[in-house]
Amino acid sequence: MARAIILMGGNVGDVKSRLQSAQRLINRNVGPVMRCSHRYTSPAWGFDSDEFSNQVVEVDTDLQPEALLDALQGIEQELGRDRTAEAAEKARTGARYSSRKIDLDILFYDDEVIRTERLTVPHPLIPAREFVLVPLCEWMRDYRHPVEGKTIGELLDVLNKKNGNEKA
Ligand code: A4P
Ligand code: MG
Repeated sequence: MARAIILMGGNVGDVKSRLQSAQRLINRNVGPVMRCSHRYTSPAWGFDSDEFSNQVVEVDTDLQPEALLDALQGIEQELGRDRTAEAAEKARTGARYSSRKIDLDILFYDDEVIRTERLTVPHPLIPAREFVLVPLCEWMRDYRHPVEGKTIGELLDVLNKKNGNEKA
């Protein structure tokens, strides 16, 4: 049994109810959801689009990492993620990212460091993204990132300083 931390997000349509459905499907297809953060909204990071809603869940799973990715991609498909529309948007805008109904990313898989063709775990952009670090801090502030060597709370402090957000 492994502990996987999943980031759920989206910025198209009724994202609130889609995040609820994603949580239900994760619980059914992946394993018991042990914790779920609040839902946070933030501007689209890295491209010009509508604001996102994000939520982080912790799930106990018997699935190996690649099987977990398959299960999450199956859930994205079931919830209507339209990769053809996303590819068309990227081709039109030339942006790195596109708007999406639902996105499920693996942030952590126990303390494992995985670098395969299909998977990079921990997700490489965790330290750069406030919309990931803030929900993680709800219960993992003291968790030490297995690659960065800093805790989630420390990574958020570093990012806030970089962004000039630190409170006096
Ligand atoms: N992949 C590799 N590592 C992982 C992992 N740890 N978890 C591969 C999940 N997938 C992983 O992902 C592309 C491929 O990444 C997968 O086929 C898998 O083999 P994708 O979901 O098909 O495409 P994507 O999500 O458009 O690309 P990418 O690069 O994963 O983008 P991100 O990192 O998901 O960022 N702003 C806000 N505020 N909130 C957001 O949630 N998300 C994005 C997308 C941009 N801006 C955002 C948000
Ligand atoms: Mg993704």
